[in-house]
Amino acid sequence: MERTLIIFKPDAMNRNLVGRILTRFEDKGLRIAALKLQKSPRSQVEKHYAVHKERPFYGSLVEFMTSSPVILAVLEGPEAIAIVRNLLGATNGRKASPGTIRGDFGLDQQYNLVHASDGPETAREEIELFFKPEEIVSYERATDRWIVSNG
Ligand code: 3AN
Repeated sequence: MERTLIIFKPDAMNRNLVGRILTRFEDKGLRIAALKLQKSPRSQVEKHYAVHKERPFYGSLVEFMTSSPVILAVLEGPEAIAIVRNLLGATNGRKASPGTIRGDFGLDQQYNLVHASDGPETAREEIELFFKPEEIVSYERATDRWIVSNG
């Protein structure tokens, strides 16, 4: 079982796409382990995107990500990290395949709707950056045994 951090970015928020995108993750069978709305502090966003600090788009990315409230989620499931990245599609919505979230809903490189962790180590760090341990809930849904078999 893996956990991954999702951020519904300001473009998804302002375009009222959160419900439709969250449904795609639910439809796949992933379970919501945490969910919250917040206006992210600048320092938290800077830390989150520290890996891009030297890139020319860093300043505008931080501006964008602090320009409106965002919704943060932790999703869990077997291979959740790779599954969510595949559901999102390529970073640039113009290049993302039809059928993916970015391929279906986006046309831009920066306004690409959703952030998702790209590996187990970043998932751990990002979940810790945005959520307190007590905000993450372990539970079972009635449907879980029909989504993942014991075999
Ligand atoms: P991904 O979101 O697919 O992991 P990254 O990690 O390469 O993509 O980029 C992080 C974020 O930076 C993207 N989600 C996007 O909002 C923004 N970004 C990436 N490349 C560019 C670019 N060339 N111009 C503007 N923004 C960009």
